[in-house]
Amino acid sequence: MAQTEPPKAARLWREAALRARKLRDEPEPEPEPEPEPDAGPPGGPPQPPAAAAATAGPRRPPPASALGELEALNLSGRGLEELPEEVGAALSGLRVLSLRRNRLCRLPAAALRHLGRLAELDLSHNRLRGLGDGGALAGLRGLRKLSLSHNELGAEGSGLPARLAELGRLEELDLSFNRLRRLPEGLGRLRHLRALDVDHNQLPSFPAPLLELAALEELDCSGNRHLGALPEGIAALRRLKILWLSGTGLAALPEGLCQLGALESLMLDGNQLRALPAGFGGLQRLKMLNLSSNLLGEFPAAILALPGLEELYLSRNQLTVLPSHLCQLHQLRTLWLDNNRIRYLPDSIVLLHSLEELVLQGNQIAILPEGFGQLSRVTLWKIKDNPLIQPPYEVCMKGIPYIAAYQQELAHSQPALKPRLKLVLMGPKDAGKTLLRRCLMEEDGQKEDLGSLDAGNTQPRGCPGQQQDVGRVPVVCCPFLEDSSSVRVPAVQQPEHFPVEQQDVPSHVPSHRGKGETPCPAPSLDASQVPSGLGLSGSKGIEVMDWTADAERGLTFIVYELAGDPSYDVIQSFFLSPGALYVLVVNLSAYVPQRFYPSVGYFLHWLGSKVPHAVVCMVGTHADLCAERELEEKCLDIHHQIAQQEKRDAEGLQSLVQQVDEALGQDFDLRCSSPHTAFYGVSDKNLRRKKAQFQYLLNHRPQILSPVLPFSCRDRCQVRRLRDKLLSVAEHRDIFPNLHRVLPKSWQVLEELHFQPQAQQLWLSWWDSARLGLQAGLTEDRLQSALSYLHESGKLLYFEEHLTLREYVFHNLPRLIDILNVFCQQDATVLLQKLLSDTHIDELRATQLHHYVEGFLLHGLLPAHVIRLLLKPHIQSREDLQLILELLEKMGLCYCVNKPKCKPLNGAAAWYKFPCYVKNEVPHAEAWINGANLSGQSFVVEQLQIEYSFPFIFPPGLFARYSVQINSHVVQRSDGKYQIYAYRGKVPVVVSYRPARGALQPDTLSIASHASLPNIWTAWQAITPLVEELNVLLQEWPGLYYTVHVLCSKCLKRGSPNPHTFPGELLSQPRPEGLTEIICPKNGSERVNVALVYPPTPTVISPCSK
Ligand SMILES: Nc1nc2c(ncn2[C@@H]2O[C@H](COP(=O)(O)OP(=O)(O)OP(=O)(O)O)[C@@H](O)[C@H]2O)c(=O)[nH]1
Ligand SMILES: [Mg+2]
Repeated sequence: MAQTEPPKAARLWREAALRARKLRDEPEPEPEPEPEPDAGPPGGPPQPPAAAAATAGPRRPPPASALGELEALNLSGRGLEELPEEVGAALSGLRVLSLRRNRLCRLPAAALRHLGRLAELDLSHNRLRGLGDGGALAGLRGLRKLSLSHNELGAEGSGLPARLAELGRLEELDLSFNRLRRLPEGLGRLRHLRALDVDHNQLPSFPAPLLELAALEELDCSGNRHLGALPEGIAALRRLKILWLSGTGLAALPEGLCQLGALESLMLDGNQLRALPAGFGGLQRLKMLNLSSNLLGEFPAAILALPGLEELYLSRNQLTVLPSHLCQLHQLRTLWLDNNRIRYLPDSIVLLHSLEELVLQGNQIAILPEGFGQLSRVTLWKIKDNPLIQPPYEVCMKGIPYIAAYQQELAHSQPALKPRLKLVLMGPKDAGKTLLRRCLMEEDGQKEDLGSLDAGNTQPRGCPGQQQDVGRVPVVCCPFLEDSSSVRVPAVQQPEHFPVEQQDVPSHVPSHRGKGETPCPAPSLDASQVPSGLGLSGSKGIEVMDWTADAERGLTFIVYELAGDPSYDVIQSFFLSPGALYVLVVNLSAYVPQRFYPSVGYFLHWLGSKVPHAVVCMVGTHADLCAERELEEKCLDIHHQIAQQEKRDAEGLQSLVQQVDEALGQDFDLRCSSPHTAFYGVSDKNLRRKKAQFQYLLNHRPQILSPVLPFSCRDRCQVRRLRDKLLSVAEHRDIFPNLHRVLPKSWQVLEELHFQPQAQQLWLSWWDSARLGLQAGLTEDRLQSALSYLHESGKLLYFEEHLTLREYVFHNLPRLIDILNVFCQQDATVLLQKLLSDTHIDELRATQLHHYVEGFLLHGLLPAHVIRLLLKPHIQSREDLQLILELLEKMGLCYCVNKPKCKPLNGAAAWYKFPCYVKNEVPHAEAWINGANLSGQSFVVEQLQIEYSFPFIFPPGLFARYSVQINSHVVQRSDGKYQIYAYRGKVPVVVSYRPARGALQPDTLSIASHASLPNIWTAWQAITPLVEELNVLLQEWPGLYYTVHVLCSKCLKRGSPNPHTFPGELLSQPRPEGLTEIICPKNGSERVNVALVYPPTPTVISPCSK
């Protein structure tokens, strides 16, 4: 769901840490653009009309005669190791010189001697370790601006030379990002110094000489982690307007700080402040205050005394309450309060009429104050991760205008309460899902007409709670159900780090569930043992039904029972949605510890990748077939292994965050300097995005609510106990706020209209639904929220985020599921039964149908008229069939193999291919073999291959769905079980899936093509749309971790079994200018043409971003 986030606001959010810097005169753009040849460097002094300036480089060398008149020269990024004296001598008129981003290890003293007129000198991003005796600089008497940032000054223990203080006219000095432990004593003599940056050094305390700099207006000391305290004497800096003290280890502030009457911006984030000094209100000019990432437990009252405050950042503290008079800060434009523990907002917040940014993400807010919609100027709005009840979460996520509409709605309607929760049963084949569901529902004597439980079952094992108390075992799952007052905890508390070599591959790539690889069947009940009516007939596939579990309260579960058979995988994920309660069922009698992954771990990975914060309840069936001790041991083992899996996953992610952090700590240039470095060439933006994604995955772990609850269908007591547990979980406000919502009357009317008896269609188009919305009094914009709510509660399916499926509203679930089930179950008998149900079928026809079924089960091919027969009960007209086929295509189940791109088929039978049924291992490979390299010989062609790896889990059904998705992009395709050969125009492409092979080789999906080097753009053109299509599909899996790489074409050509991989992020970055070849680290000296790594135009979506 999208939050209100115009592009500008989104940018602001990402660059949160940097945004305060806008207060500086002119922030430096990064990466640095090349200045125009006829302009001075940014921030340079106004140019006199006749002044000349130049950017050195091959493009336009200034004529030698003009050199002496040159006033500005930009030599940045030229790889210079020195500046010869002659250059200085020839440029004696220079006023501005940039030597930024070079490789200078020493000051170019000899050249500088000739540059006495210099006013600005930029030596940042070099390798300076010292400044000698300072004489070379001291000679630049007219210098006003000097940048020495991003060097290694102080690395050898020496500080800066005292002669630096001789630069009497200096106004701006940047010493940031060095290793300075002290500043020269005489620094205080720089009487004209207005701006001083000493941030990100190693200063052990606040340097005393700074207190003498009376003209100072801006001081940045951030990132000196051990500064520890500020001196009282800081009050001497009376002119200070901007003060940066982020991440300096401050635990308290001196009163002296409160005397800085000119201060406008104060950055104090990333410290250990628990309070502000009493006199803080004295900072009457303060406009921006950043107190994020401190230890504030209470909102500092002194802040309310700052009426001019425009920006206030209090993210990541421990605030629980906001003052009721918050509205006193009536100039406030920006208020960030994310990641605190705020439970409610003061009513007066709605009076902050100037507010443009309001960030409340990650708190405990359940209800927004009335009139919240008045905050109409808010454009940056973040509210995720709050247990919102009123307005409902979906509405809040959509933005302030939706909240305003909802609140109006509520004011004008009779509220109605209708508790209902989606309950999803999942687990392997024969786990006991169906029987469990039936027992639960029978317990209440409703819905299914079932007889009483087995009369022989007179000696139950006793209530399991007494029999074994797994709640007491010291495992990480929260025994939530035992103690309803406890708070949920993530399964893993203290992740440790991965070894570095394992970079992207967690150590435990588990074995696949594998098709047909289900737990060994346990001895089951025979017909005489089963409660009458609880038949043993085979699985019906996915089923959905209502279960009124608590008639008194009218609480209804909408039960979705998934099929254990992997052949249903291609459609099952459509039924996993946020806001549901998941019951993971495991057959305890068949369970052995070695089968943990296929029985339990796999399902948690699957669920977690689709619904990152899913709430899961573990149930172990067949308890009646286990001895008491066995039961206890198995439950314990499952419990431990869940915890281990969770810990490993979290540790893996944590170490990835660390690796990204380390890379971010380096300079982009350094990352580009050698392909050996981690994240070679990846931009800061892409790295930050990657880190944010890992953090999202870490913060959204599955929530496992209980130890395994043992269950036997033969034991009434256990059945009742499970029912009560499910009800008590559902009751929890924090977990399932849906159940406690007061909903607008119009939403209820909308629901009724969708389910009125005459609404028998298989689905409604979005427009049909909108018409019903209007009848209920809901305009289009308000309808969206109501539909999202109905989707989450399980009442209907509405895929708001799906590009094509969002045109439908599926209100008739049993019929939809009935149709989908037909194409997933792989039983010839069942299919034939459906086809032959018509009594008029003669023998010849019957044999024909037999053939069709055989072909279907082997190659996944069916003609439209046979599909029509299979769906007979659902199809009245030709149009119905067409619509259903269209839907199946959109869902990724099948594609038409012989439909011309735009014209309809002229009378000929349309054939449909269902990729999930394709059994043949190898497709026809002529396309690829013609002139290409499968066996390792080298040819004239170059290969492109993009590889997606899935270290935790490969989304079930993804290959089949992807295979349908790409159909509109390719021709002459030939499908195998794991491979597709096809053409894009005349260029061959191959898509291959490779299942995991052992711990270090996860599942991969790769997209490849080839062409000769001069024509390599054609290969890029062939694969790029396929890459983009996969990226779109993968966005349906917000909790999925995967990596993308561009394989080294030189390694591929050599037939290397383990080709080098370049980061997939490069696909979304422009080709670096001036770079023609990249060295392949695998083979040391081999050079890969840059056109084989970067596409001609960057892809739209970064392949690794969500
Ligand atoms: N003894 C015993 N048998 C059980 C129990 N629960 C299920 N069974 C039997 O186990 C077999 C499989 O149970 P189902 O409920 O059909 O399993 P399922 O999980 O729905 O399987 P799929 O629908 O194929 O995914 C059936 O023969 C059931 O009668 C139980 O608690 N005790
Ligand atoms: Mg079943």
